[in-house]
Amino acid sequence: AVCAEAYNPDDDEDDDAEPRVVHPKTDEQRHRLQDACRDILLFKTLEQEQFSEVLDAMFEVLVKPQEHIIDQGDDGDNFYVIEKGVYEIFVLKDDVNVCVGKYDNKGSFGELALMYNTPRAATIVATEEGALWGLDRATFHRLIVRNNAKKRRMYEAFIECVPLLKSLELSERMKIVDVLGARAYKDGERIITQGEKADCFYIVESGEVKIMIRSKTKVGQQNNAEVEVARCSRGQYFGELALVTNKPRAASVYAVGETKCLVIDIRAFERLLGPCMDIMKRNISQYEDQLVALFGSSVDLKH
Ligand code: 1OR
Ligand code: 1OR
Repeated sequence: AVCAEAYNPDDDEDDDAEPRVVHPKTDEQRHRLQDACRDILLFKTLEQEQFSEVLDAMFEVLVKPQEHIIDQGDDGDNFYVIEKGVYEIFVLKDDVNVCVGKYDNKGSFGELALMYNTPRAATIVATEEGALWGLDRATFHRLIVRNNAKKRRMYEAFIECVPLLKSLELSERMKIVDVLGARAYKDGERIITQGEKADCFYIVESGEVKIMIRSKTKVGQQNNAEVEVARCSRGQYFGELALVTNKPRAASVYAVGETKCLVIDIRAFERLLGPCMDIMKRNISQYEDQLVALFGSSVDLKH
């Protein structure tokens, strides 16, 4: 029988011999680099030592308007973290380049070709002058892809029992593990703020969160305090609503006690969680019913 084994980064032991790459930086550059990398999910599960090796290896790339950073179909050379600039994402559909989104002064791209040894899956074009930080393929492999093997071991069992992800294939679930980040929150810490723009999605790994909402219909009235509407614990998700409806966050979310969440960025969410969309939409329609019961209308969702 054919063995449809998932790609296992543990199998590549051959890049141990790679020399360590260091691009010297001024203090000022190092500072800007650290700022740009603060919220990069792929770096969030690295040990401190690996993370500083990543920072050492990164090099600054200045870009001009209309410059193609990546062309779909090419081999992968670097992974990029955005320091500044707006970058459009184009994907070929029936021989036509279609813009499917953009990065606006934050985020990262170019991980897929390096992670899975595939041709570039999209074209990335700068729309204005900008600055990026590049990480070469060999270092990406040695530090990030290696770390993915560890992530798979750490999260495989947990991801297997997240109800939302049941309908995915094992290999699809592992691709989610490859790109997810992990974050810890203290008791009472705010994870999501109602009204803000959304760029990621969460699954509770341990602890608990409470969902608090302030009714927009009651703005200006007294007693417009936050009301607790739900809690989520291990294996449950939140933060999908804004991504599915393309609207601001509908509620604020706070940690109850020490809490850990897995975080998936919006583009990985769109790319990987398509098959779970029906389940999420079904659950969203239940929010509306609850909202009517609680506030007497569901205008908040429609807004
Ligand atoms: P890469 O190494 O393949 C192109 O080089 C990069 O574009 C890719 O890594 C991602 O980092 C980034 N599908 C595939 N790649 C995407 C997408 C994407 N968006 C950004 N990239 N889709 C858009 C999802 C919103 C799916 C389009 C069908
Ligand atoms: P988000 O991206 O809007 C806040 O960020 C998250 O809180 C939201 O996604 C949902 O995951 C969650 N009932 C349960 N969970 C909710 C509700 C809700 N609203 C937001 N979240 N509602 C029912 C109220 C009785 C309110 C619907 C607006």
